Formats: sequence, C-alpha cells, structure tokens
Amino acid sequence: RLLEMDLRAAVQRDEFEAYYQPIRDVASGRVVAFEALLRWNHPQRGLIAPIDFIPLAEETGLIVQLGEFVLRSACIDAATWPDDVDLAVNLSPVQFKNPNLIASVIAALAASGLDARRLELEITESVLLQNSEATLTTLHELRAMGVRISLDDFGTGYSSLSYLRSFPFDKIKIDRSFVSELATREDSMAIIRAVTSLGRSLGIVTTAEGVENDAQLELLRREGCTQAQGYLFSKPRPASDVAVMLNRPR
Ligand code: G
Ligand code: G
Ligand code: MN
Ligand code: NA
Repeated sequence: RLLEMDLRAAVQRDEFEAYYQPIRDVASGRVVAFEALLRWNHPQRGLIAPIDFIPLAEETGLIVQLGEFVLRSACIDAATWPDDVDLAVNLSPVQFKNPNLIASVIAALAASGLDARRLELEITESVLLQNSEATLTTLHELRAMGVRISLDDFGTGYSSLSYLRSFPFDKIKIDRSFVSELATREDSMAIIRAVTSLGRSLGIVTTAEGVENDAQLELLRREGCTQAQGYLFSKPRPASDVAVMLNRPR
C-alpha cells in the first residue's frame, strides 16, 4: 500500500515524469497536440499509473507540488516541439483551491518560453462543482492570458450541459467509455453524434478519447469530431519518444 510518506519522499527524490500521448486532427491526420500524463518511476515497484497515486496526492495536498512539477516540465518539453503542436495538461480540482495556481502557470510559461496559446488546461466537471465563483474567476484569468480550457471526461459527471453554459470552454473531451462502445451500441453512437454537433454549434473543438481502432476513427470522422486520441495512434510515452510519435504517418 502506498503511503503519504512514500509519496512525499518520491516528490523530494524527483521520481515523477511526464509521459505524452498524441492527439490528432481527424480530418488531416496531423498531430496537433500531446497530453501530458504523469508517471511515478518507483525504485522498487517500477512505473506507477496516476490512478494509483493521484487520489492520495489529492487527499494530502501533494498534488499541488506534483501539478507544479508537471506544468513546469511539460512546458519545457513542449517549447522544443514544432510551433503548431500544443500541450495539454490535466489540473486537479485541488489545484484550483490553491491561490498560487495562476502564479505557477505564469512561472511555467516564463521559465520555458512556451507561448500561452500553445497551452491547454484540462479540467473535469468536479472543478466547477465546488467554489464556483472563485473557480470561474481563475478560469477567466487563465483565458485572458491566452491559455485554453478543456472540459475533460465529458459525459461521465452530472449536468454537463449547464457547465457548458457557465464557462466558454475551448474544447470538450468525450470520455472514452462512449468511444469504446461506438461500433456496438447505437446509443453511444447517438451520444457522440449529439456532442460533436453541440460542439459545432457552440464553436467548441471536440476530442474523442480512447480511440483504439480504425472503425471507431471512421465513425468519428463521419460525425465530424475534430480530434482523436488513443492507443490507435500511441499509448502515452516518454518525452524522448515525441519526435518518433510526430514522424509516424499515423
Ligand atoms: O494514463 P492514464 O493512466 O495516464 O491517466 C489516468 C488519469 O490520471 C487521467 O485520466 C488523468 O485524469 C489523471 N492524470 C494523469 N496525469 C495527471 C496530472 O498530471 N495531473 C492530474 N491532476 N491528473 C492526472
Ligand atoms: O485525462 P484522462 O482521464 O482522459 O487520461 C487519459 C487516460 O486514458 C490515461 O489513463 C490514458 O493512459 C488512457 N488512455 C489513453 N488512450 C487510451 C485508449 O485508447 N484506450 C484506453 N482504454 N485507455 C486509454
Ligand atoms: Mn485528460
Ligand atoms: Na479524459
């Protein structure tokens, strides 16, 4: 079992690393962004996935330090990529409660020289659920800097539609549970169709997550979904593999 003590020591010892998963434009096939996904290189247990330590990091508040680390290192990595390739970083609701969030985004951009317009921050509905006045102010401040805001895991929480009205999101990321059942369940197909159409009407980019095969990609193309991400293109890989992922035809 992982303990707060282990996590705290790991932060001190620098055992964390950002991995990257490509996001492709569906129409052109071009890689338009990478999503940074945190990994823990544990000296005994090997690579640990976020699901096994993010909840503890959130409970203990260590997610603030981890989040700053991801932002800082991912911006430094992204500054070396071609100018037309963006960076997406996940933000925990706990980071939103921290008054230093804006300052840490500014610091990460300044230290890396990354243009704010190349940074997308992914938040889930739970961010909007809590402390909404202060949260909206923060989101608008980030937007004013040029940073884009994505609504992650769309469709899995509640009252998603009211959140779309509370803040003008730049992107909706359709949860992979809808994509995985695309070919086998008509209701999933209908939901994807509705969300991509909603995105078009509102001028919001739609990204389908968890795309694993050509049949799914073809259906997404037919529905006019803007972007796709998933194992079909690549699993998340270390920064040193970004060039390879960029040069693959798909
Ligand atoms: O590959 P995957 O197992 O990498 O990621 C699982 C989940 O963990 C993602 O859906 C994402 O929400 C979360 N996650 C991954 N990296 C980060 C991160 O840097 N910060 C936060 N807050 N969550 C992350
Ligand atoms: O931020 P978010 O919750 O969306 O993180 C994406 C998660 O989804 C990561 O854990 C990542 O490893 C995982 N993932 C990415 N692509 C695929 C895929 O094609 N299939 C499945 N099952 N999981 C994926
Ligand atoms: Mn995400
Ligand atoms: Na997601």
